[in-house]
Formats: sequence, C-alpha cells, structure tokens
Amino acid sequence: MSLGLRERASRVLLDNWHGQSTIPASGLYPHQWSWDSAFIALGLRHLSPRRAQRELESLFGAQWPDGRVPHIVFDASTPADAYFPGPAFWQSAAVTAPGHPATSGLIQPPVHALAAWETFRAAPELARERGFLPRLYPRLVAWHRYLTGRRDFGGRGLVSIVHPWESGMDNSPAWDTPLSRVAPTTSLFTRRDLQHAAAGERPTDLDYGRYVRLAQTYRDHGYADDLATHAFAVEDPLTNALLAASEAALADIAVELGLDPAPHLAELARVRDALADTLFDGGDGCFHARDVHSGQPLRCGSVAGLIPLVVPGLPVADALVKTTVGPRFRLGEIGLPPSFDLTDAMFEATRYWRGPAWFNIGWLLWRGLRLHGEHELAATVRAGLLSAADDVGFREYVDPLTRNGHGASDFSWTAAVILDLLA
Ligand code: 9WN
Repeated sequence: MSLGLRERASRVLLDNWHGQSTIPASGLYPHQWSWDSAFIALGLRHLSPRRAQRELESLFGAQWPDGRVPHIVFDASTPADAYFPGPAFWQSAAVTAPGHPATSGLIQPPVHALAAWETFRAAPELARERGFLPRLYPRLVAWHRYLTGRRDFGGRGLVSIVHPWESGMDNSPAWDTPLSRVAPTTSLFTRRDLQHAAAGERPTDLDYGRYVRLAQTYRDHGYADDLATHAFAVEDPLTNALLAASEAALADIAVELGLDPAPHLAELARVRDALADTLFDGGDGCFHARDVHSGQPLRCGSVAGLIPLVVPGLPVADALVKTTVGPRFRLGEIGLPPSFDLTDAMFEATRYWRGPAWFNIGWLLWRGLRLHGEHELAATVRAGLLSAADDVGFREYVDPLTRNGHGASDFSWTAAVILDLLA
C-alpha cells in the first residue's frame, strides 16, 4: 500500500507546483495560501528539499513591511477573476512597495517557523549552502513580532484574529456568535468557490456576506490594526498554539545560526502560560476561543481546542488527550479527527469546518500526541489518515464517520502530510 500511496501523493505535489510555490488545488484555490505552504513544505521536503525551501521563501517574499505574512499570494499568471476575493478586492498595492506581489491583507495560523525548521532538518547541507535559514530567520522573527506586537487586542499576551478566514477554519461553529453581529455586505459579488465545490459542503451565502463585509472594512481602514475597526476579534487557541510551537522551532533555528535561543524559549513559555491560564476550560477538558469584544469564552466543540497539544511542556496535555478519546472526538476509535464535536447537534459531517476531518489537523494532533508520549494513539491517527487517503485519494476533507471524501480532489496539504507520515 505505502509505495503506491507515496507515488500518488508525490504526483499531486508535482502537478500543483507553479514554478515558485504550490497551489492548494486547481480550480478552487489557484494561488498560494499561507498555512497551506507550511504544510506543503513538510511534505515537499521528502520529495525535493530545494522546492520545500522555495515554497517558504516565496511566501515570505510577499511579507508586508509591517511583518504580516498575507494569507494569499496571488499568482500573476492566473486570471484575476479565478478566485474571489481576488487582487482587485484586496488592493494590497496601496500598502506595500512597488513591485510587491499582489496579496490579501489577512493572515493565517503561524505554523511557518515549525515548517522551516523541519524543512532545514531534511537537507541541512543544501539549506546551509543556499543560506535558507539566515535569510528566513529575520522574516520569521518579524512575522511573530507583528502577531504579538500588533494583534494583542485582548491585552493578555495572546494573538487575536480579526476574520474567520484568519483561523484557517473558516465556518467553524466557534465563530457563529461573534459573526452574528456582523452585517453582511451590500456589495454584489460572485462566489467562484461554488463553481468548483458543492454548496452543501461550503460556507453559506450569509457567511460569505459577512466575510466580505469584515474584509472590506479592514481594507477600507488601510489594514490598520486597531480594535475599533474590527467587529470580529477573537483569541483562537489554534493560532496561539501554533505560535508557541513555532517559537520553540525559532529557538532551534537560533541555535543552528549561532544565536541565543533564550528569547524564543521565553516567548514560548509566555504564550504557553497565557494560553493555559486564560483559554483552558478544565471542566470541558479543552481550550475555548475568547471573544475579545464581549470578553466571553466561545464555548464550543471545535477541534481547535485540542491543538495546544503541539505546545512543548503544555501542563494540561493529559486532560486534552482524555478529550480526544472521549465521546466528542473518538480519536482512538475512528483514527480521524472530526473538526467538530460529534455529539453536538451542530455537527455536520460533510460541511467544511463544521464536522469533516482534515488531514492537516490530523497531522498536528499526531505530532502533539507523540510530543506528549502518547505513541499508541498517535499511531492510530497515523493509520487512520493513511488508510483514508488510500481509500478516497487526497481529498480536502472526509466525513469522519463514513470516511467518504469531500471538497477538492488532489488537495496539496493532504498529499504533503501523507508524504510526511510515510517518511
Ligand atoms: C479562504 C486554501 C484555504 C485553506 C483554509 C480553508 C480554505 C479559503 C476559502 O482554503 O479557505 O482562505 O476560499 O475557503 O478554509 O484553511 O488555507 O486551502
């Protein structure tokens, strides 16, 4: 099984390579996406370490002067109307230097330093020869500085996201309450996603109207980061957990570069403590996002609440492990992580981030479980992900109960994490 699967996964990454970076999937996602590129590099490093390095370098080549790494870098050779919202919507040229690639103005979860370190480890000699880490490290530091310096709207040492697209888990039920306060846009727009995917597996039109309104407002304020501009501002456990894990990776990178890792280790400890002190719910055995405007926890069964397992030294890892195997996620039994609580009435097995299992989330849990010594459960997750991909191909997401595939086919990060699990 493994040999064929590896070859098929490699083929997906080769086909989706666009010269300098990899698209998530043809049709639905024809440009470069930020956190996709990080997961893609984790797989590409086994296929072509040089391409894996390029993947991250081209993403950081589109970094903004303020340090933010945009969630989409538009491919200039792709028709402008291939994806909505495209370059004309975001108008990034107004805030970046001439010649800068066209991008969106939002961010995505900061898994990049972790991917950069793992990419380095796959081919240290080549990376040293190419100056991969010396060039990337200052950019990674500026990225984290943007997040901690410009996005701490709650004043509690955690990063706030200002749009559901920033969470990477766009229509998660966790965002329903803060999103309900957002008036949908009155502008007319065409949803290109529905030309490539079934409406029942995507966010609703009402969701999209609100997504567009939030993005328009941010853009119309010159992408300024002040809380008053943002109707939606939440502290998300997944974003902050990946920031902490990436600080740990920055410490490793600093050592490789002969620099002092201590500031990164201090930052890791600071974010970890802030997470555990403020977003962990002991009664529920998981982390909840917090709505910065209302000050209320967004109690809901999103799998994002389990992702802090990737944080080294997390003091509440045992409680999280218990939750992963309990009735809400049944990870030990089904081997695939539902994106939402299976026992909740809002669970929808095939609608995007409201129930389906995603391979990048499975990879993060696999990594987190191993980090905390849960090797047997990690092996179950690995086997679940591999057999699902073998059965249905490299789909964007799968129904965690029937294992039927949904969303895009030949989806890059699915292929990439499978390659990594096979390595
Ligand atoms: C909006 C590319 C991206 C992923 C996100 C996923 C989806 C975009 C969309 O696709 O979001 O950014 O058009 O729906 O939710 O996690 O990065 O694969």
